[in-house]
Amino acid sequence: MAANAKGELGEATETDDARELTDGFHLLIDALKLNALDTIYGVPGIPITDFGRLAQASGMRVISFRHEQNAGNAAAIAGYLTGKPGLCLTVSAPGFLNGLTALANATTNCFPMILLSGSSEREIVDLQQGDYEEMDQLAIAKPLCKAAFRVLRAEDIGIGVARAIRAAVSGRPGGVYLDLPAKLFGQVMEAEAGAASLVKVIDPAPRQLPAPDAVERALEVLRSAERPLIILGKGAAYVQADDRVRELVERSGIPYLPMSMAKGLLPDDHPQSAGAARSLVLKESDVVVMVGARLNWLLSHGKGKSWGESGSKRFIQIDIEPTEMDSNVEIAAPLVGDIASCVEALLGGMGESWSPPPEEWTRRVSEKRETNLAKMAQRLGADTSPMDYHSALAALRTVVKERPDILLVNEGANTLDFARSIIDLYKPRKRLDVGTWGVMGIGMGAAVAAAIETGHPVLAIEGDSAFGFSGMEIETICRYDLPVCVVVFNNNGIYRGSETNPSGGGDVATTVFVKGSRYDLMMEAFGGRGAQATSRDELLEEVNRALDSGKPTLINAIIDENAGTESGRIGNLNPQSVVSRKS
Ligand code: ADP
Ligand code: TPW
Ligand code: MG
Repeated sequence: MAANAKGELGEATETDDARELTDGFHLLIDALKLNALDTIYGVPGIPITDFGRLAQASGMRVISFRHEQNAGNAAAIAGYLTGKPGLCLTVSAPGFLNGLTALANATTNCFPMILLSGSSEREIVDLQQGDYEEMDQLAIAKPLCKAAFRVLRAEDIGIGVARAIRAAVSGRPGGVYLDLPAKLFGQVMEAEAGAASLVKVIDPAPRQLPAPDAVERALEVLRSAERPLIILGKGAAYVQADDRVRELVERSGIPYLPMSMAKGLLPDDHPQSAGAARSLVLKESDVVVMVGARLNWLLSHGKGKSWGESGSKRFIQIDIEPTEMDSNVEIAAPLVGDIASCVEALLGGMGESWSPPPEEWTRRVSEKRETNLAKMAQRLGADTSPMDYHSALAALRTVVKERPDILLVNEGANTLDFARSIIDLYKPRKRLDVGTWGVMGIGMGAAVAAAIETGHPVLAIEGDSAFGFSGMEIETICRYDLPVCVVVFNNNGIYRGSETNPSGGGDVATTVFVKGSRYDLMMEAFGGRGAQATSRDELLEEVNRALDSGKPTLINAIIDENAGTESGRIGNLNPQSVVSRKS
């Protein structure tokens, strides 16, 4: 069986009886390619350098990053955009740990991803004898992802990859860890037996049909509704059943609310969108249909003041994960299954003669929406100097409207919250943001993956703090010459740049950065284009020039350092001391 092939890697070696050999490196590549996984995001080093090299030689796209967390975030977004597990490749212990945050974040967001990590020698690690980059990675990964596997024998690589793929994309999608000890890569076996050991995963995310009685129950609840609402979450965007979801909304006539990353699933200017009447519909609806959205903190757990009278709502929830039901409030009609099948079943049950919701309700929602949109238009009309969030975002709103194919990446606090409400999206899966955790640092990883996976230009709207978490990857963007335009909303800090040290002297305040930082010069350092924008017109001109050129660009947009509020729009979650004492 497997001999160690150190020193002979990459070459077809002949045995005495002239039978062709393969090894762990090649088997892993072949297993991934067999399953149409052809792009890897990672950072090279022991023991996976040669793997990346051979993968590239085999025609796979191998995108090298400057930090594993960004590679991991790229893999997660690739998973979200394609429905196939995004691949991240890391070295042992520290590289693995750097990637692990992204794996946990992918799992939290229900994005399919596989973290492939090299690891040190089991015999030494398990006796804690101090191997190079020693760590029991499998044990550490397990609680932070959906599934974790280790492959010890070359002939098990095919099965290991198959298990990882199924675990990542079936049921509720999530992150999977695949532990690959250094020795595995060098194990040699006969090529024919190796090829036979590979597994092409058939139907990796099987349809899961809802039970007919559950469908009937849901329809009954829906028929009895006087003020129904549909909430579309990023699960509904992920499943790529865009036409069916749209049909459900349009045939039912029910107002809908898109969660952040579901914006654009139906165009944000759709007449049934209740995005601009959010408070009203949450408070006053009587039946809420959740489609691939969870009743977590982003929806105030489905209860409390923002949801109106307690006990007055009934929920219909479509989700593939049965235990999501009743997680926060009682679900009157759980519809467990895949979104496409559940929506299909509802449409079938509704028939052609479905009566739309009472006109009184839809009219109230539209009126509220028009009033709020008019208010917003007025605020967007004010061209302030220096720019505030509205002034700058008015320009970017126009850009996205004129270029509905571009992907929008967005993170920050005020920069996130204002951009989410001001910028309309017109197509599905165009908005990539901080997701369920509200995590900073997804920006450049998401931008790289968006460009690589879709081929469309990317506009990344980044708070200056948010940008700092992954900013070094602008070198990666330049290296691969990606059509990414980064706009840094530079307000000299976190939330506001105007705070001072409360002790009256000493260090600068904890939320403040170097004033007047020139993020644009960072991009120039790597051969991209840098520009500054101090006014809305300048910003508009620079962004359009960047997107027309398709060249890596960073625009340092100078934002009034007093314009933001602490924690953006989630200040209510931010505990503040009420005790006054002498320090
Ligand atoms: P948002 O943050 O937009 O509200 P969440 O991430 O909270 O969205 O919710 C997404 C939900 O979508 C998860 O509960 C997940 O189980 C569900 N989901 C993902 N894929 C499918 C699918 N194919 N069918 C049904 N539900 C799915
Ligand atoms: C991994 C906490 C939430 S928002 C934010 C931080 C540090 C930055 C806000 O400043 P920014 O935006 O980006 O300049 P703006 O427009 O308001 O000035 N670490 C992680 N995730 C989170 N969410 C934080 C810290 C945080
Ligand atoms: Mg800032």
